[in-house]
Amino acid sequence: MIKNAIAVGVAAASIAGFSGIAHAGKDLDAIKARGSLICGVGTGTAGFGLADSQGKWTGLDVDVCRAVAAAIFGDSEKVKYVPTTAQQRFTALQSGEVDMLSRTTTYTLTRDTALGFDFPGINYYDGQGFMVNKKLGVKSAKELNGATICVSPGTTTELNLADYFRANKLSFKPVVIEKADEIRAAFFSGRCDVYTTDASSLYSVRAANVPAPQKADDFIILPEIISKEPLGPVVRHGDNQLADIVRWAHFAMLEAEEYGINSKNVDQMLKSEDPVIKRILGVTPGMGKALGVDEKWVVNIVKQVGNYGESFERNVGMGSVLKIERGLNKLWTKGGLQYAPPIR
Ligand SMILES: N[C@@H](CCC(=O)N[C@@H](CS)C(=O)NCC(=O)O)C(=O)O
Repeated sequence: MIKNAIAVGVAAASIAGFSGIAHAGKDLDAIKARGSLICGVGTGTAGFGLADSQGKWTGLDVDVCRAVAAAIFGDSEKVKYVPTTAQQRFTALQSGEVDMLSRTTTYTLTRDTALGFDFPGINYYDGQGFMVNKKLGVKSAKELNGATICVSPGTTTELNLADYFRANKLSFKPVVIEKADEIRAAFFSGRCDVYTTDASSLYSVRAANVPAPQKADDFIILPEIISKEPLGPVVRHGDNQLADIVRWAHFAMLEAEEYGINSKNVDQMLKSEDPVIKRILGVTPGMGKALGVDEKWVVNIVKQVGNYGESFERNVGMGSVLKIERGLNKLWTKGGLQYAPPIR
């Protein structure tokens, strides 16, 4: 009897202690005190993360940074972008140089554990591919025995390449180059027969980086996709609330798409009678408070950044030079893998 009473008391105390209201962690506190989010992006991949001549960053990965800033500050512009190579990115995050990464980074077990990170979401389901010059006359990766292959260090790309060639009893000569612009130049100048990276980046490089007089059509992406590359933002272990905000900023963009809320109609949607939409948009309050942000967090994200579909089409889909199909990145309701848990 006494034991039960103690158990009830402990349960009540812990409910009171963990009232369900988010408490800021140290990383989020630092971001708020600074007044901006420091987002580690790539060095320049059209459609994913690229700065224009004015230094303005755009891309699908950049939109994750902007959505997080919109949730925290109500302003998607409160982001400082720090370019990182694949090799530097994890040190930049571990050392605190950046608050988060959003730059074509694959979610793997060792990165999620031993490296001390969390992957709050997957904003692009990808896989590794190979690009070759048509002149090579190659139609399949199985024909690449003995090829010279451009690959960047510190990537899953490097590891998968070795696994794939070993499994298929093929040999290759790696040309390992850290900087994205240098590896592309090496490939287009013919220093390597093959360029391997995430298929999305191959589409991007073929659409945006082929130097004249060569043309996009001179290059083909081989049919084999040799790995799973679930790409997403990354945070350090230790601040669960920041991780929650990154996770739900991404989910909010998906949830908005699923419920037909976009940057054009969001004000109209505020008048919706649908209880789900009212909760998502904070008309029925509670979700913002639970996450520790303003109740208008989703309105701010959708108005300033767009829903996931808008971001996808504008940056990498049909509204962009990349023209990538939604494929695996369709919503689950359309046969894809993009699925957000309920905002409730
Ligand atoms: N998804 C892979 C590859 C990531 C990666 O960053 N690859 C380089 C290949 S050049 C890249 O895309 N860099 C883009 C950039 O610096 O903008 C990983 O996480 O290891």
